[in-house]
Amino acid sequence: MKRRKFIQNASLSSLALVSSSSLIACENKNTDSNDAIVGDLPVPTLPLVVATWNVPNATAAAWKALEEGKSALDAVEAGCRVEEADVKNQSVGKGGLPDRDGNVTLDACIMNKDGDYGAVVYLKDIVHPISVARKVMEKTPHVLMAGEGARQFAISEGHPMENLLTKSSKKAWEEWQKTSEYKPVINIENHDTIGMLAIDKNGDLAGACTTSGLAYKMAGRVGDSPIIGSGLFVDNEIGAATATGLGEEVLKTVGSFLIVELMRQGKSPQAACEEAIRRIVTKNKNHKDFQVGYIAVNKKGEVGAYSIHEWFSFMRYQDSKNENIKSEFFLKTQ
Ligand code: SD4
Repeated sequence: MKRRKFIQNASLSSLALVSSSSLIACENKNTDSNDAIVGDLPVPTLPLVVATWNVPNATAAAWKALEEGKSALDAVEAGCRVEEADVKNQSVGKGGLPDRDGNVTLDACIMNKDGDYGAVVYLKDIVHPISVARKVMEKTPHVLMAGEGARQFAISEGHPMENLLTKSSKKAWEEWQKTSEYKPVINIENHDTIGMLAIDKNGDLAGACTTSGLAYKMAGRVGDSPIIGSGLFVDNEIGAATATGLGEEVLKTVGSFLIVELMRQGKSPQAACEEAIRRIVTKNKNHKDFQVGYIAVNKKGEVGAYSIHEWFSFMRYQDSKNENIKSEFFLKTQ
């Protein structure tokens, strides 16, 4: 049996861990990533789009925007919107798995080349939090809006209200209630929280991150994805990074900011992602029980990716090629 299968079958499917005060179960699914690994990456060319997980339609939409001469900011927004609208993606936007009380609450953030940032947290009833986050950045004097205020702002900007709990997500929630272990489940699957980074034809960077957070989280819980420096960080002089996985661990280590700062000090995107994962695993004896994955790009268009567990992959659209690439991972070295 392949090691990957072994880990999935024997270890992770039923694991639970204690993180802060909650029990968190890791659900896992196969990724259908190809066999390329990060080390195989070619000499970088621009423009470039990368995204967490296997989201070819999202990176294709972002690439199309770049090809049309649009900015990296436009590209990452366009890419994230694809996953937000995809009801099959149960960890982003419409169709996202709800919290324990059956409410789908969304978190998103976006950063541009000037270091501007906009974010929404605990947003209900709005399909495209990434576009609301961009409007927070561009149209308000604020950077982060939450809950009902964010929802009212979205409505005032013309975003229609919709019920985000699809039949299948409702069914999954009802199933969960039967055993009601009352713990959030990490969504580890092909489609997950989407973190996307792009460099446009001018060499400018932008990034975006959008999620429905942990499935069956406590009502009011917010993860890393909408928080600057944790789920996403962009510095147009240096590079950008974004995260997926157990947000509590990313928040505690301010992972994306850390990666960009390590690149500033001369590390490659790959080495920087590895160091950010190392910070998490050294502090957590139970790191085998949860997943965190990072991707990063530097100004040159070099890419890095690293995760704790094997089954993390990312998309890279470069040289007109849209590829899903398997990430290197910490447990391989153990
Ligand atoms: C969160 N980081 O809310 C997100 C969830 C995620 O793979 O990325 N799941 O903690």
